[in-house]
Amino acid sequence: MRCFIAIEIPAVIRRDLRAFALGLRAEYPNLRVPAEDTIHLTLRFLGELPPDRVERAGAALTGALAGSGGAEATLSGLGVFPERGPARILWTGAACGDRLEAWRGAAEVAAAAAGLPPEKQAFRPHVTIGRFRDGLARTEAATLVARADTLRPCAFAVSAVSLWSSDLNAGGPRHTKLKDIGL
Ligand code: 2AM
Repeated sequence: MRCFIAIEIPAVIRRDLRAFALGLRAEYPNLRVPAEDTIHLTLRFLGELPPDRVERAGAALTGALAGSGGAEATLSGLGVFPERGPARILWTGAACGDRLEAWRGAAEVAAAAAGLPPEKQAFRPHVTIGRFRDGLARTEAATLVARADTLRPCAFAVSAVSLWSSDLNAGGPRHTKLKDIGL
């Protein structure tokens, strides 16, 4: 099972983010916009795992998040990945005081419980809102990111962290929530 740990985003915000990204397609026709129900804030991608290790990850995540408490997250600005070369991912930035880093730490505990090595890449809290098929030239990406003020910032209450599975289909990934851990 292909799994990841993420924070669910309220439907009304997902709709707005998707509408914003779709609005960019007139200028950036190679921008692919994810289905509304797959827009999320990833804490840790776990990848393909057998069911018993998914179970262990879920249990460890529950333990590591105990007593964490919820918080209000904000989404704002635009950015692209990777840092150099053609841009492939378009995202909006996520912030939540120091909570996202704490929850990421809990997700890392879950990954270790599932037998995964520590993540080497720095955590860059973001929500992916588009993917450029064949990439977008750096100069064009800079122009797009400079227009971050055209995306209205938003906030939402985070009251759970969830474990998800992702099935890759020809029509795009389908995400299924396996477990909700209340904060
Ligand atoms: P992102 O768009 O927030 O980076 C589920 O596959 C999610 O896990 C993806 O939407 C992606 O979230 C995240 N992810 C992180 N690393 C990944 C990887 N190597 N392969 C696929 N997904 C990854």
